[in-house]
Amino acid sequence: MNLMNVDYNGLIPNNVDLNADVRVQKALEKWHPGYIDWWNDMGPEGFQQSLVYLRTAVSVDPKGWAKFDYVKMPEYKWGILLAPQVEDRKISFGAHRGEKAWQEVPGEYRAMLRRLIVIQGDTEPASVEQQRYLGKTAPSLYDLRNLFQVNVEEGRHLWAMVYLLQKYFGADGREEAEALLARRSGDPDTPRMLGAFNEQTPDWLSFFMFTFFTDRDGKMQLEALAQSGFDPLSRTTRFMLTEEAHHMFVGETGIGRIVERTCEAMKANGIDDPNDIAAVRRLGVIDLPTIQKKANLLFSLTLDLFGNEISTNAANAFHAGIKGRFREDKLDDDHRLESGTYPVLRLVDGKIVNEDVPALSALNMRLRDDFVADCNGGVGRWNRVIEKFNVPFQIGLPHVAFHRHIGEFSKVKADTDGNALSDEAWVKRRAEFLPSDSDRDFIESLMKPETEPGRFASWIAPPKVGIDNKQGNFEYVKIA
Ligand code: BYC
Repeated sequence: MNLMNVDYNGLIPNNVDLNADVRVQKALEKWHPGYIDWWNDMGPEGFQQSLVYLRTAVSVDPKGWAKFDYVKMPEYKWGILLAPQVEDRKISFGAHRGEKAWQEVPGEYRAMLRRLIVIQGDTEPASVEQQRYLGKTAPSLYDLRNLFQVNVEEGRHLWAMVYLLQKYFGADGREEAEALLARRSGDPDTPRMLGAFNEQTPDWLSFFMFTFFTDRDGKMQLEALAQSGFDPLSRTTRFMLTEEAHHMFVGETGIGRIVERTCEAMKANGIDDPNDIAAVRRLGVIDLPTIQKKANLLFSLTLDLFGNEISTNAANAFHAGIKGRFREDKLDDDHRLESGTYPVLRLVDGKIVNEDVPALSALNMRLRDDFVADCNGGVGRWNRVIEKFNVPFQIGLPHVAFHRHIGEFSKVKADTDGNALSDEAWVKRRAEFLPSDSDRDFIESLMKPETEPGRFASWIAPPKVGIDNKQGNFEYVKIA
């Protein structure tokens, strides 16, 4: 079989020659009905019969891997796609650097690998669950379609991890695959594994911030796993990254379009002060300070997903050759990190200080730093939109100590500049930094669906170009 092209004949499209692997094929076919039940119960509510103009991966060739067509979401071709195998690939970091990449799970690292794959897998259905009601308030058919594209691809990413579990982890892999369908975002008894994936995504401002920040954690973590010495994990995550880029595009351009619409409305109505929130809100657009507060919330929740700044789990995974650094293959050092240090922000006697710690234990911090740098690129592009309208406001990222629940700063309350606050001061000033009930009520009041092709809600500008180069009034979703 040509590994670049996908076999569409069976129940499960794939480029892993599933037909020749009866045990795994049977296991996946057994898992499939439970997945469809989960999708119908927990996927986008109210649109399962609608025809959605979606892209589906039909190849893993970077030049032309997707085709666009109308499809009902439960009939989407969720397939198993791995990037082509690199011949004679070597492990590029850790104690096994230079050895041949593993095609089977190395026994001594089995538990570690399984845990990382399960955590990665758990985030994918979690995000679909978090976003399941958003279709009812979409600001346009274009945005509705983008939401569903993100959702079906998160579904496919769950398949990707389940394939690895079923193929390489035997009976316990099967159990984990079942458990991935059983946990529920936000459920107090069976929550999803990581904090941010149990939060709500109640409105479209949150959705765009989630895809900008939290999907970007997905990108960073997938980039680190793409370096893995366990070759099937590397190949799987490499292809997932191809799809992930669109998710962050949705977030970045979504916020960019909201900012544009706000500035445009302010200028058209002679409002120069971005902090005159009441006047701006009367125009039916979202004021920039509220956008900043949502960014503060989603950025801080997402930072928690990088784990503790100093982590033996991360050190062990790197040493083992299982999880590398962002762009490990482009870094110029010994790739073993047994000596050397990395600067980590720590809390010492109530003060935030920079301390050099052994590089191997600071890998979560390092990935988080790479993440922050990546975020800053997008934030800069939002600010250029604001500058274009001469509005005196800049969106910024809060200090990493702000509003944290994991790691060094989980024990302190800090403002967005990183100054420690007493509990009392925090309670008093919380609404300066994070969306208040009245901010949420205001945003909710704007969340009215716009289902006319080519039309957009009052608070968001149209995109510069359509998906698949479609014209402005293209009917991206035929609502049934
Ligand atoms: N919430 O040594 P530490 C995505 C636990 S997003 C709850 O610092 P480590 C996507 C930790 O599990 C990317 N618990 O942790 C985005 C450990 O517990 P145990 C998802 C947390 O392992 C949008 C203990 O604290 N992929 O793809 O170095 C839409 C000690 O922690 C949290 C991955 O995350 C938390 N936030 O780092 C759709 C990659 N943080 O085991 C999809 C796989 C830490 O001692 N995961 N803990 O009981 C990993 O690489 C690591 O597990 C983590 C944590 C980076 C998450």
